Amino acid sequence: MKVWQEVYIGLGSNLSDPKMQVLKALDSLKDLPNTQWVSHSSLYSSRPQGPQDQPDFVNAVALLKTQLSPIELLDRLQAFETSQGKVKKRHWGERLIDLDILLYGHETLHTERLIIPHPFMIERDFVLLPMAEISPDLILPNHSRIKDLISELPEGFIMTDRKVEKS
Ligand code: ROI
Repeated sequence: MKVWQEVYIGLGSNLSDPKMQVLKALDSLKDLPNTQWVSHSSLYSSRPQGPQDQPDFVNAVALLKTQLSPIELLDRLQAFETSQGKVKKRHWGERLIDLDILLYGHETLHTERLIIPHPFMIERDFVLLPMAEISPDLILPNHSRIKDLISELPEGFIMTDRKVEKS
C-alpha cells in the first residue's frame, strides 16, 4: 500500500490572462491520478520577483494528497504546463503558467530535476502567504514554522490592495 503524502503546489502566471491561467491549472490538478484534492488558497496579485520589465503575477497555492512519487508528480505537472502552452522565455522572466512542488510531506529531495522543499519558497511571500492561508500552523521539514518565516521575510511582492476576485 502506497502512503498518501500531503503536497503543496505553487501556481504562478503573468501572461495571457493570468487569473484564467491559474484557475485553469487549479482545475487540471483535480485530474491527477491517485490524488485527492484538499484545498487551495485565494488568488493573489504580486509584482514580479526578478526583472521588473514584465507584467505582475497572479499566485496561489494548492494542497493535495497524493500517492504519486515526487518524480511522477513532477512529470504530470510539466505535462500540464506544456499542454497549457508554457514556453520558457528568459531566466526569472514572464511565464504563462508555473506549477512548482513546494513541499512533499516532510520529505527532502535533492536531485538534478527536483529539489524539495522548493529552494526559493522561504524568500517568497507569494508562496508563504497563500500556504499560511490554507495551513496556518504548517511546519517545514527543517522545523521552521510558516508564521516565523513570514515574519522574517526581507521583501514583499504581494500587492495587498489587489487581491484577485474569485470569478
Ligand atoms: N514573481 C512573482 N511575483 N510570482 C511568481 O510566481 C514568480 N515566478 C517566477 C519569477 C520570475 C522568479 N518571479 C515571480 O518564476
